[in-house]
Amino acid sequence: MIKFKILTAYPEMFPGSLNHSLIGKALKENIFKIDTINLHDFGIDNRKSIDDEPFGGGPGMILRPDVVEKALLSITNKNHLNTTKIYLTPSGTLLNQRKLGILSKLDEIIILCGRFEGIDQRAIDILGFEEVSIGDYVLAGGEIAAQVLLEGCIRLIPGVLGHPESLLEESFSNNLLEYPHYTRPQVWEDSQGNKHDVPEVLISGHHDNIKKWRKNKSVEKTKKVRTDLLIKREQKQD
Ligand code: 6GU
Repeated sequence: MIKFKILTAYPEMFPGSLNHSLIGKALKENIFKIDTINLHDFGIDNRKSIDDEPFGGGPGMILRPDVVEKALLSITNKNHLNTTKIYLTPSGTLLNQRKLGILSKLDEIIILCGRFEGIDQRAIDILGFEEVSIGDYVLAGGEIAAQVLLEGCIRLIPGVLGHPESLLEESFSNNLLEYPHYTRPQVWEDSQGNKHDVPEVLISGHHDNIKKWRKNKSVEKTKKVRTDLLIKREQKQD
């Protein structure tokens, strides 16, 4: 069982979206576990504060390193678990499918959710957090980002998805986006009275042709919307 330990100022945001659908089922079946650690339980002085103003001036509040260390010490495992510590921040390295694959094989992942303007850099450096971002945009805090990372990880654990073969063909495996899908009705008449057919090859029953068509569609789509992935793919094939 993989254990996620979430250090957060908003523990009530968990499990949140992770309590639903296939991921929620995996949670109920103890395929993974989420422990939240409330940073407020480790506040300093009589005001129990967890953040303070930045040295050098500037906007916002910064999470104190002593608070983070105390929270971390409360959960640090002496067993030699396969574990890692992640600080979620827009200034980290970008999360991708390969990274999710690596993370999904660990026994324990400790995640620190950022809030405020940031965190004291010493906490990151001295306590050994890897900085990870979920994309080139800014959220108000790391809690939703943590749920994104967890969901991406958990669905890769064997037994979580109904159709594990779908992992092989999905977007980003081999740096290609997924081909388009179609289902019934075979001819769809929209509300304007226009009729829309399904690509003929898909009802031909010719599996080689279907495979080729899907591959072409994948390449075409990737070329159109994610040239960067296609370039990565070509570099790998050289
Ligand atoms: Cl991990 N945190 C926040 N606050 N914003 C983000 C992010 C993380 N990743 C992208 N934007």
